[in-house]
Amino acid sequence: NNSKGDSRGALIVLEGLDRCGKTSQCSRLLPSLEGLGHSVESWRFPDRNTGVGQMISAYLSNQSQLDDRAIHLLFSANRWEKRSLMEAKLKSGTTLIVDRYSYSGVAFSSAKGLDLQWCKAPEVGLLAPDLVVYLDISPEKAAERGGYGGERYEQLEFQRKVAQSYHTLSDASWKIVDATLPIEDIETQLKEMAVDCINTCKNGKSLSHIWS
Ligand code: 2DT
Repeated sequence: NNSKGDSRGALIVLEGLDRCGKTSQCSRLLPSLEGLGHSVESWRFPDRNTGVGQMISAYLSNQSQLDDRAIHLLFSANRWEKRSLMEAKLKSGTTLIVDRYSYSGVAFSSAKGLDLQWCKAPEVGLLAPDLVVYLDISPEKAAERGGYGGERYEQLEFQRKVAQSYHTLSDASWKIVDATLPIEDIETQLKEMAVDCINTCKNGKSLSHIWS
């Protein structure tokens, strides 16, 4: 119904453990969707450019210490401060490819032992993704890839807990992609999923809210 230029963009989220290849895939997906004529932007959370983002960045690089709940709420605030821009972009027809979102927020904090429902609560009311792709890799395989940059969460033992939290959090709507496949194969799968999703949104699927 929305074929006259007033159709919205899609909110596409990539999730997964550190070193699963999310960031490389986001940067490949952007030009390939643009090549098909779509208006696309690539976003990531945490967005380290805002004031809140700088506090998060200092925490992740161990330059500051914060209470587990306080940092959880900062990650959430970092999404809230981008929410209205996100909505405006989507409504103007731009598709957003987002590297991490609320699921990272809940998976990482609940891996520290915080209650899952408590972790979800501040996310309620943010925009719900139209597609969540989980790049699936075992914590051991991810660690073998090397290149953990020494940030706070980049340790095998913790990543194992994060993997469990993601598992608890996932639902049937998530698309699980084997992150150990050749990079081009993953790219092909992602592109197909993204195009399908963009078309569904174009055809009138409405925006909704996460966990509400
Ligand atoms: P990057 O390495 O992708 O920049 O992520 N994290 C992320 C959380 O703990 N909560 C969140 O809400 C988000 C978005 C995951 C930095 C680290 O921050 C973690 C890895």
